[in-house]
Amino acid sequence: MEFVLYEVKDAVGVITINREKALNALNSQVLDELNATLDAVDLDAVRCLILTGAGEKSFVAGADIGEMSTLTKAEGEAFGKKGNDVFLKLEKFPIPVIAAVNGFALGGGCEISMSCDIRICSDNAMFGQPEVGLGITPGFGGTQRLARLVGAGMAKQLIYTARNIKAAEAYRIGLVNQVVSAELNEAGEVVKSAKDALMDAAFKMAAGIAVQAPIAVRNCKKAINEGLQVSIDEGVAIEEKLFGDCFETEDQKAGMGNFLKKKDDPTKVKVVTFVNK
Ligand code: DAK
Repeated sequence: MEFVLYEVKDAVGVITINREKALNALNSQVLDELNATLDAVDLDAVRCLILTGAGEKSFVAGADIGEMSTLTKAEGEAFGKKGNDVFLKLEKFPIPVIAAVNGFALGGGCEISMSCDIRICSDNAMFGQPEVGLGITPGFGGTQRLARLVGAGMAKQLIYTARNIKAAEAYRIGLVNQVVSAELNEAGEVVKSAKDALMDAAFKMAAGIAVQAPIAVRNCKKAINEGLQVSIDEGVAIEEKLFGDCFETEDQKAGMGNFLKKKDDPTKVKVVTFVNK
């Protein structure tokens, strides 16, 4: 693939949008390659994904304005559908996806990060939905997902004013879970860049997810995502069903068995290796 890299380390898959010259802007080819990469993830081996952008400066600076500028109405709809299909695939992806936001996350960049389960960012990150300044509405789910994440009032303010916000503000309004800075030594020299520190933090979080019972984690994702679309009564019914399903897994028996063994003899078993069954 030309614009998307994929590597697996332990049980964590890292997808890197690799179009640094255009600040990782999303053109049709990037979207197609992302789609194919997601289809190829080995769900037996990988328990968490990290999505990031190549380089230090930009996660994704939006949909490709050059490509969009000449679209007809029909082509615009087709481009929107291509993006939305990938974004929905990410959102509904069976395992958790962490967006490691290294720099600009504007327009489609902010939107793709919001399709992920969790966002962590470097302190040079910048989020925004600048579309109304380009004469369009956010087209990859921004009006829907931003309002769900930060509330309608804050989402409307950001979208109507097209104002970009820095990492600290994104953290304050709940758009990101964590902000990561470069590591400095006592002399104030950078010993670990913000990007490296961000990737370390993303791996640490991903590893913390990857050691948990994988089917239980997947069911939690499903319960939260599906529950948010329905009434509380329906949401609780979804949760009940997914909770019940866990009792058909080996991992439930191993997890609870381990706890009970530890109670009998704390020296006996400390770590469960879940088998994803
Ligand atoms: N598209 C294409 N190229 C981009 C780009 C983008 N979004 N953002 C940056 N680039 C390219 C620049 O053109 C430049 O290329 P060269 O000139 O070197 O060939 C290169 O990346 C470096 O950018 P700059 O020279 O501008 O770098 P600066 O540091 O000066 O500025 C910046 C960085 C991020 C502030 C600036 O590049 C910028 O403002 N970029 C545009 C950000 C933006 O407005 N993003 C939102 C795009 S709109 C829909 C589907 C999707 C969408 C809407 C509807 N439907 C079809 C339903 C989504 C829309 C969007 O995402």
